Amino acid sequence: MNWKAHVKACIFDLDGVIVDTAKYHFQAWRNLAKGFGFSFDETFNEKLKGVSRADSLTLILDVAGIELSQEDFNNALIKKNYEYLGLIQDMDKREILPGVLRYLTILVKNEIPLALGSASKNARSILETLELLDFFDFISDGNSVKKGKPHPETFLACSKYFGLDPSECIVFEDSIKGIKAAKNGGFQSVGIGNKETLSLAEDCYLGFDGKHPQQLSSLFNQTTS
Ligand code: B16
Ligand code: MG
Repeated sequence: MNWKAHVKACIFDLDGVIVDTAKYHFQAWRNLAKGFGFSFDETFNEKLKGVSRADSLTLILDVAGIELSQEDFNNALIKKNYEYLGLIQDMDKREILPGVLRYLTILVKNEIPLALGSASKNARSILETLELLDFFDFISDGNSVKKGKPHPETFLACSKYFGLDPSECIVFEDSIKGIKAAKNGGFQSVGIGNKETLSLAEDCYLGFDGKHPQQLSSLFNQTTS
């Protein structure tokens, strides 16, 4: 099957798909929560993946049973982002996840339009740091989107930009909320990570190493047969 006949556009999440910044978000949130006398583990962290900065803090405070004034809430967001930016300040393109650069290069060579669909307000500067900005035709991120994942707005902005139906676009996501956002918007999705965690996705890869976009044909075989 000619994969290019089906794959009209690809939409990539950033944190946990293109680069392993997810671990830095986790570290920064955990340190902030520690300051409130609350600790959380990787299982709880799954709930924060793909969630905006403010919504992540609300989730943490709810579970910790802590109430903050608006001013303290805003200061906590600044503090978390300050620590996060410190953790990623020495990051460079060596931190691009294995196989990603090759995969993006194949897509671009085959003239498949690419978009970034990330909850992060730092997305554009991270792509610049990784020297990946030129791969993307459109960026939908935490600065442009009002309704975060699992609402599909992040991805719908991308399909709208390309003038495509969501069903013609493939979303690559590492978070449960991101996969739900793809589903809610009518997109095909490939989970990046654990199959059990991302069971709602049409397909799941542990990563992009050894993967080729022609394998995306299997998504369309499933839906057309
Ligand atoms: P920032 P993604 C998301 O990025 C992260 O998964 C999530 O942990 C983070 O809270 C969110 O971005 C906001 O990031 O604080 O940089 O604006 O996975 O949607 O690319
Ligand atoms: Mg992510």
